[in-house]
Amino acid sequence: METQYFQYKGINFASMLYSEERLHFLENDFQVRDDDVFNVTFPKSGTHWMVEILSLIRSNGDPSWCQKVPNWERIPWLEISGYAGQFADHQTSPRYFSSHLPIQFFPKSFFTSKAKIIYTARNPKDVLVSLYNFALMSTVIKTPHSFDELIEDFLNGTVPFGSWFDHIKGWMQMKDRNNFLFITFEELKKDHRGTVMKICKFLGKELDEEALDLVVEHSSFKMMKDNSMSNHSQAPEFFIDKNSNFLRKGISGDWRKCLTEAQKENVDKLYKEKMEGFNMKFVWDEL
Ligand code: PPS
Repeated sequence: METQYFQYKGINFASMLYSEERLHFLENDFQVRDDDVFNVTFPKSGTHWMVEILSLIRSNGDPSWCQKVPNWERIPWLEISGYAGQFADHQTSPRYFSSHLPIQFFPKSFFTSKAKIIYTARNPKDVLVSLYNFALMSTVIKTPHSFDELIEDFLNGTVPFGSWFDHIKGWMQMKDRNNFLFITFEELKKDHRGTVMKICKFLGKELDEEALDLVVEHSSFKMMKDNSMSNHSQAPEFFIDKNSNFLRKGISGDWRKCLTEAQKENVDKLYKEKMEGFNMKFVWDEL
Protein backbone atom coordinates (compact mmCIF):
# COMPACT_ATOMS: atom_id res chain seq x y z
CA MET A 1 0.00 0.00 0.00
CA GLU A 2 1.43 3.38 -0.96
CA THR A 3 1.93 5.80 1.92
CA GLN A 4 0.12 9.10 1.49
CA TYR A 5 0.49 12.18 3.66
CA PHE A 6 -1.85 15.09 4.22
CA GLN A 7 -0.81 18.32 5.85
CA TYR A 8 -2.41 19.74 8.96
CA LYS A 9 -1.23 23.31 9.59
CA GLY A 10 2.02 22.62 7.77
CA ILE A 11 2.85 19.25 9.33
CA ASN A 12 2.72 15.86 7.58
CA PHE A 13 0.45 13.05 8.82
CA ALA A 14 -0.06 9.60 7.29
CA SER A 15 -3.54 9.49 5.75
CA MET A 16 -4.14 5.87 6.70
CA LEU A 17 -4.11 6.56 10.45
CA TYR A 18 -4.92 10.22 10.92
CA SER A 19 -7.50 12.67 9.66
CA GLU A 20 -7.87 16.42 9.59
CA GLU A 21 -11.28 16.11 11.29
CA ARG A 22 -9.84 14.20 14.25
CA LEU A 23 -6.91 16.59 14.64
CA HIS A 24 -9.24 19.59 14.53
CA PHE A 25 -11.60 17.96 17.04
CA LEU A 26 -8.76 17.10 19.44
CA GLU A 27 -7.28 20.56 19.34
CA ASN A 28 -10.53 22.45 19.80
CA ASP A 29 -13.24 20.26 21.28
CA PHE A 30 -11.72 17.26 23.06
CA GLN A 31 -12.44 17.53 26.78
CA VAL A 32 -9.42 16.59 28.87
CA ARG A 33 -10.29 15.29 32.35
CA ASP A 34 -8.25 16.16 35.45
CA ASP A 35 -7.33 12.51 36.00
CA ASP A 36 -6.16 11.87 32.42
CA VAL A 37 -2.54 10.82 31.88
CA PHE A 38 -0.75 11.41 28.57
CA ASN A 39 2.35 9.60 27.32
CA VAL A 40 3.79 12.14 24.86
CA THR A 41 6.80 11.65 22.58
CA PHE A 42 8.27 12.46 19.21
CA PRO A 43 8.20 9.17 17.21
CA LYS A 44 10.81 6.52 18.07
CA SER A 45 11.67 8.03 21.44
CA GLY A 46 10.38 5.23 23.69
CA THR A 47 6.59 5.58 23.49
CA HIS A 48 5.91 1.85 23.70
CA TRP A 49 8.40 1.34 26.48
CA MET A 50 6.44 3.94 28.47
CA VAL A 51 3.16 2.23 27.50
CA GLU A 52 4.47 -0.97 29.07
CA ILE A 53 5.73 0.78 32.20
CA LEU A 54 2.45 2.66 32.69
CA SER A 55 0.38 -0.48 32.06
CA LEU A 56 2.39 -2.37 34.67
CA ILE A 57 2.22 0.47 37.19
CA ARG A 58 -1.56 0.55 36.75
CA SER A 59 -1.79 -3.18 37.43
CA ASN A 60 0.58 -3.02 40.44
CA GLY A 61 3.19 -5.07 38.60
CA ASP A 62 0.81 -7.87 37.60
CA PRO A 63 1.85 -8.69 34.00
CA SER A 64 -1.36 -10.48 32.97
CA TRP A 65 -2.99 -7.36 31.43
CA CYS A 66 0.14 -6.80 29.30
CA GLN A 67 0.12 -10.46 28.30
CA LYS A 68 -3.54 -10.53 27.23
CA VAL A 69 -4.29 -7.12 25.73
CA PRO A 70 -2.34 -5.42 22.91
CA ASN A 71 -0.50 -2.24 23.82
CA TRP A 72 -2.67 -0.05 21.58
CA GLU A 73 -5.78 -1.09 23.54
CA ARG A 74 -4.15 -0.70 26.95
CA ILE A 75 -2.96 2.86 26.38
CA PRO A 76 -4.58 3.98 23.14
CA TRP A 77 -3.40 6.63 20.73
CA LEU A 78 -5.13 9.96 21.18
CA GLU A 79 -4.82 11.07 17.57
CA ILE A 80 -5.39 7.89 15.57
CA SER A 81 -8.76 7.89 13.84
CA GLY A 82 -8.45 4.56 12.07
CA TYR A 83 -8.25 1.02 13.35
CA ALA A 84 -6.99 1.77 16.87
CA GLY A 85 -8.89 5.05 17.26
CA GLN A 86 -11.99 3.49 18.81
CA PHE A 87 -10.09 2.58 21.99
CA ALA A 88 -9.21 6.17 22.86
CA ASP A 89 -12.82 7.30 22.97
CA HIS A 90 -14.17 4.34 24.91
CA GLN A 91 -12.01 4.51 28.00
CA THR A 92 -13.36 5.03 31.47
CA SER A 93 -11.50 7.26 33.93
CA PRO A 94 -8.70 7.42 34.74
CA ARG A 95 -7.86 7.49 31.03
CA TYR A 96 -4.35 6.97 29.65
CA PHE A 97 -3.36 8.05 26.15
CA SER A 98 -0.25 7.99 23.99
CA SER A 99 0.41 10.87 21.64
CA HIS A 100 3.03 12.17 19.24
CA LEU A 101 1.27 15.52 18.84
CA PRO A 102 3.35 18.69 18.91
CA ILE A 103 2.25 21.08 21.65
CA GLN A 104 0.40 23.44 19.30
CA PHE A 105 -2.04 20.67 18.28
CA PHE A 106 -2.64 19.33 21.77
CA PRO A 107 -6.18 19.68 23.18
CA LYS A 108 -6.60 23.26 24.39
CA SER A 109 -8.55 21.94 27.38
CA PHE A 110 -5.37 20.28 28.70
CA PHE A 111 -3.76 23.62 29.51
CA THR A 112 -6.36 24.55 32.10
CA SER A 113 -6.63 21.04 33.55
CA LYS A 114 -4.74 19.07 36.19
CA ALA A 115 -4.18 16.17 33.77
CA LYS A 116 -0.63 14.84 33.67
CA ILE A 117 1.87 14.51 30.85
CA ILE A 118 4.94 12.30 30.82
CA TYR A 119 7.13 13.51 27.95
CA THR A 120 9.90 11.11 26.90
CA ALA A 121 12.70 12.36 24.65
CA ARG A 122 15.67 10.56 23.07
CA ASN A 123 18.94 11.52 21.47
CA PRO A 124 17.82 12.73 18.01
CA LYS A 125 20.61 10.76 16.33
CA ASP A 126 19.20 7.53 17.82
CA VAL A 127 15.69 8.66 16.88
CA LEU A 128 16.95 9.02 13.30
CA VAL A 129 18.40 5.50 13.20
CA SER A 130 15.27 4.01 14.73
CA LEU A 131 13.02 6.01 12.39
CA TYR A 132 14.96 4.90 9.32
CA ASN A 133 14.61 1.24 10.26
CA PHE A 134 10.93 1.77 11.06
CA ALA A 135 10.40 3.44 7.67
CA LEU A 136 11.66 0.25 6.03
CA MET A 137 9.09 -1.91 7.86
CA SER A 138 5.99 0.27 8.22
CA THR A 139 3.58 1.97 5.87
CA VAL A 140 2.89 4.96 8.16
CA ILE A 141 6.03 6.67 6.95
CA LYS A 142 7.14 6.93 3.32
CA THR A 143 9.95 4.52 2.48
CA PRO A 144 13.05 6.64 1.87
CA HIS A 145 15.37 5.85 -1.03
CA SER A 146 18.35 6.15 1.29
CA PHE A 147 19.32 7.00 4.86
CA ASP A 148 20.55 10.38 3.58
CA GLU A 149 17.08 11.14 2.25
CA LEU A 150 15.51 10.36 5.63
CA ILE A 151 18.10 12.51 7.39
CA GLU A 152 17.17 15.43 5.13
CA ASP A 153 13.45 14.91 5.78
CA PHE A 154 14.11 14.69 9.52
CA LEU A 155 16.22 17.84 9.56
CA ASN A 156 13.69 19.70 7.40
CA GLY A 157 10.80 18.57 9.59
CA THR A 158 8.95 16.88 6.72
CA VAL A 159 8.72 13.47 8.43
CA PRO A 160 5.36 12.72 10.11
CA PHE A 161 4.75 14.90 13.19
CA GLY A 162 7.15 17.54 11.90
CA SER A 163 10.38 18.84 13.31
CA TRP A 164 12.04 17.05 16.24
CA PHE A 165 13.53 20.41 17.25
CA ASP A 166 10.17 22.20 17.33
CA HIS A 167 8.56 19.27 19.14
CA ILE A 168 10.99 19.24 22.03
CA LYS A 169 11.33 23.01 22.26
CA GLY A 170 7.56 23.37 22.23
CA TRP A 171 6.95 20.80 24.96
CA MET A 172 9.82 22.03 27.13
CA GLN A 173 7.80 25.20 27.75
CA MET A 174 5.88 22.98 30.18
CA LYS A 175 8.91 21.65 32.05
CA ASP A 176 8.38 23.63 35.25
CA ARG A 177 4.70 22.74 35.65
CA ASN A 178 3.95 20.19 38.32
CA ASN A 179 1.66 18.20 36.01
CA PHE A 180 4.52 17.63 33.53
CA LEU A 181 7.30 15.06 33.87
CA PHE A 182 10.28 15.06 31.55
CA ILE A 183 12.03 11.71 31.06
CA THR A 184 14.70 10.61 28.62
CA PHE A 185 15.16 7.24 26.95
CA GLU A 186 18.79 7.42 28.08
CA GLU A 187 17.75 7.87 31.71
CA LEU A 188 15.46 4.86 31.45
CA LYS A 189 18.32 2.80 30.00
CA LYS A 190 20.71 3.90 32.72
CA ASP A 191 18.40 3.59 35.70
CA HIS A 192 15.27 1.69 34.75
CA ARG A 193 14.12 1.09 38.34
CA GLY A 194 14.92 4.60 39.58
CA THR A 195 13.03 6.10 36.64
CA VAL A 196 10.02 3.85 37.26
CA MET A 197 10.04 5.08 40.87
CA LYS A 198 10.11 8.67 39.63
CA ILE A 199 7.12 7.96 37.39
CA CYS A 200 5.22 6.35 40.29
CA LYS A 201 5.88 9.39 42.47
CA PHE A 202 4.66 11.72 39.72
CA LEU A 203 1.47 9.66 39.34
CA GLY A 204 0.95 9.45 43.10
CA LYS A 205 1.11 5.67 42.91
CA GLU A 206 2.74 3.73 45.72
CA LEU A 207 4.15 0.35 44.77
CA ASP A 208 5.91 -2.00 47.17
CA GLU A 209 9.37 -3.37 46.35
CA GLU A 210 8.00 -6.57 44.86
CA ALA A 211 5.58 -4.73 42.57
CA LEU A 212 8.37 -2.37 41.48
CA ASP A 213 10.56 -5.33 40.61
CA LEU A 214 7.75 -6.79 38.51
CA VAL A 215 7.26 -3.51 36.63
CA VAL A 216 10.98 -3.38 35.82
CA GLU A 217 11.18 -7.06 34.87
CA HIS A 218 8.15 -7.04 32.57
CA SER A 219 9.05 -3.77 30.86
CA SER A 220 12.53 -4.97 29.98
CA PHE A 221 13.41 -5.08 26.29
CA LYS A 222 13.61 -8.88 26.31
CA MET A 223 10.25 -9.39 28.01
CA MET A 224 8.56 -6.94 25.66
CA LYS A 225 10.17 -8.52 22.61
CA ASP A 226 8.90 -11.96 23.68
CA ASN A 227 5.39 -10.68 24.42
CA SER A 228 3.11 -10.81 21.36
CA MET A 229 0.91 -8.13 22.97
CA SER A 230 3.85 -5.73 23.09
CA ASN A 231 6.05 -6.56 20.10
CA HIS A 232 3.57 -5.57 17.33
CA SER A 233 3.47 -9.10 15.89
CA GLN A 234 -0.33 -8.85 16.17
CA ALA A 235 -0.57 -5.41 14.55
CA PRO A 236 -2.52 -5.14 11.28
CA GLU A 237 -0.55 -6.13 8.20
CA PHE A 238 -1.26 -2.78 6.51
CA PHE A 239 0.54 -0.99 9.33
CA ILE A 240 3.67 -3.07 9.77
CA ASP A 241 5.32 -6.12 8.27
CA LYS A 242 4.62 -8.92 10.78
CA ASN A 243 8.09 -10.38 10.45
CA SER A 244 9.82 -7.12 11.19
CA ASN A 245 11.61 -6.09 14.33
CA PHE A 246 9.48 -3.32 15.78
CA LEU A 247 11.49 -3.78 18.96
CA ARG A 248 14.72 -3.58 17.03
CA LYS A 249 17.72 -3.08 19.36
CA GLY A 250 16.52 -0.94 22.25
CA ILE A 251 19.91 0.62 22.95
CA SER A 252 21.36 4.09 23.30
CA GLY A 253 24.16 5.23 21.01
CA ASP A 254 23.44 2.98 18.01
CA TRP A 255 23.95 6.12 15.89
CA ARG A 256 27.70 5.72 16.42
CA LYS A 257 27.63 2.59 14.28
CA CYS A 258 25.02 3.74 11.80
CA LEU A 259 25.91 7.34 10.88
CA THR A 260 28.90 8.19 8.71
CA GLU A 261 31.15 11.04 9.86
CA ALA A 262 29.59 13.30 7.21
CA GLN A 263 26.03 12.43 8.33
CA LYS A 264 26.94 13.04 11.97
CA GLU A 265 28.44 16.43 11.13
CA ASN A 266 25.38 17.37 9.11
CA VAL A 267 23.04 16.52 12.00
CA ASP A 268 25.27 18.18 14.61
CA LYS A 269 25.48 21.38 12.57
CA LEU A 270 21.73 21.71 12.29
CA TYR A 271 21.23 20.70 15.91
CA LYS A 272 23.53 23.52 16.95
CA GLU A 273 21.70 26.03 14.77
CA LYS A 274 18.22 24.96 15.86
CA MET A 275 19.01 24.70 19.57
CA GLU A 276 20.99 27.94 19.69
CA GLY A 277 19.82 30.07 22.59
CA PHE A 278 17.66 27.28 24.03
CA ASN A 279 18.45 27.33 27.73
CA MET A 280 18.28 23.64 28.50
CA LYS A 281 20.96 20.97 28.27
CA PHE A 282 20.11 17.36 27.54
CA VAL A 283 21.95 14.17 28.44
CA TRP A 284 22.96 13.66 24.79
CA ASP A 285 24.58 17.13 24.65
CA GLU A 286 27.39 15.69 26.78
CA LEU A 287 27.99 12.70 24.49
S1 PPS B 1 6.84 4.68 17.79
O1 PPS B 1 6.59 3.76 16.65
O2 PPS B 1 7.20 6.03 17.30
O3 PPS B 1 5.77 4.73 18.76
O4 PPS B 1 8.17 4.07 18.47
P1 PPS B 1 8.61 4.23 20.01
O5 PPS B 1 7.88 3.22 20.80
O6 PPS B 1 8.51 5.65 20.41
O7 PPS B 1 10.16 3.89 19.94
C1 PPS B 1 10.62 2.64 19.49
C2 PPS B 1 12.03 2.46 20.02
O8 PPS B 1 11.99 2.18 21.42
C3 PPS B 1 12.67 0.96 21.68
N1 PPS B 1 12.12 0.25 22.85
C4 PPS B 1 12.87 -0.11 23.90
N2 PPS B 1 14.17 0.10 24.17
C5 PPS B 1 14.65 -0.41 25.35
N3 PPS B 1 13.90 -1.12 26.23
C6 PPS B 1 12.59 -1.33 26.00
N4 PPS B 1 11.88 -2.02 26.89
C7 PPS B 1 12.01 -0.82 24.79
N5 PPS B 1 10.78 -0.83 24.23
C8 PPS B 1 10.87 -0.19 23.05
C9 PPS B 1 12.47 0.18 20.38
O9 PPS B 1 13.33 -0.92 20.29
C10 PPS B 1 12.75 1.28 19.37
O10 PPS B 1 14.13 1.65 19.31
P2 PPS B 1 15.20 1.00 18.32
O11 PPS B 1 16.42 1.85 18.46
O12 PPS B 1 14.64 1.06 16.94
O13 PPS B 1 15.42 -0.39 18.81
